Amino acid sequence: MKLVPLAAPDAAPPLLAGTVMRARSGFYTVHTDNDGTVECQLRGRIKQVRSGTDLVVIGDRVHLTARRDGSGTIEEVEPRRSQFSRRQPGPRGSWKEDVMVANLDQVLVVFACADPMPHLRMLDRFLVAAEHNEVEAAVVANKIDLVGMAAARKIFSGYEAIGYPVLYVSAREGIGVEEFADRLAGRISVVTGPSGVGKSTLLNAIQPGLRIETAEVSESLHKGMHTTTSAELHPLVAGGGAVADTPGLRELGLWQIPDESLAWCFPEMREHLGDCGFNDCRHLGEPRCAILAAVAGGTVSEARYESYRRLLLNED
Ligand SMILES: Nc1nc2c(ncn2[C@@H]2O[C@H](COP(=O)(O)OP(=O)(O)O)[C@@H](O)[C@H]2O)c(=O)[nH]1
Ligand SMILES: [Mg+2]
Ligand SMILES: [Zn+2]
Repeated sequence: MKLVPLAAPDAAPPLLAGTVMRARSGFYTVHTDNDGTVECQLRGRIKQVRSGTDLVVIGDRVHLTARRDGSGTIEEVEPRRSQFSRRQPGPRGSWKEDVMVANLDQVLVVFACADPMPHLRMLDRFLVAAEHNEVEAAVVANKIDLVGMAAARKIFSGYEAIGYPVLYVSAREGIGVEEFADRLAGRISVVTGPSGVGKSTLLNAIQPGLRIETAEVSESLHKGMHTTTSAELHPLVAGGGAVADTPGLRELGLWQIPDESLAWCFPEMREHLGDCGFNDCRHLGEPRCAILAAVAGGTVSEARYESYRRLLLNED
């Protein structure tokens, strides 16, 4: 009888599966499914098959070969379930898609009920960026201790009416922190919002020592002010999941959305989109505009419409 070897002596070693947790200039830290950490580079073949700067990003599921010294080579990248990207201006008025995070499950937008005063126009910009990427979004209304629940609801209930989950929390008093932790558990999230709203306090409340420089956003573009150069997924210990941190996410609220898809990024406008008199209607005052009719009828709020208008016209 002839013995068949299980594997030819020169067969490729078995591949390990894992998730990319950190990416910086050609080096990738992969957390393998068997709980190891491997510092990887890319197999040249991948560079040819996948073009652009987003060959492999944090959140990507990859298959790698590992060496004894803890280094490895990424051999394959799985198709992405979702990706969170932005449009970067390219040459001659063109646009280039820049992927920040793969397989992102949700964006949590943190605002304070007071101190600083919530700037809802800015909240709308974050939500539009999430919608454009077709990633689930939720609002976290922090510092309810400063204004009370009734006043907090008054500020944010419009978003609940649209269908966004709103978590009313106080990181300081520990109210709603468990629900916040539950939302993060087992998923890959981006936590974002303006400076001073309590993002760090909230994250530290669910995982002491978690030092994430969250995707903090300033109204102006301070390029080069941020010290982080690598993109990173910070694992959550208690319930699993991870929070994404990439320098590119800092300008989340300022991302450009193509004009023709902007209204679609306002979920309450979607159902009216086929009903305008002109099919290239920009909803700025054209006759028989279904969006303006919805504003007049109260199914789309004036504040949200104003956010749409300003985003379209690049105002403020
Ligand atoms: N009253 C109140 N203050 C808070 C709450 N959460 C955070 N803060 C305070 O708000 C300030 C900014 O918090 P921080 O976590 O650094 O905000 P970040 O810039 O969004 O990371 C700090 O002085 C916190 O102590 C809260 O729920 N209630
Ligand atoms: Mg912070
Ligand atoms: Zn219209």
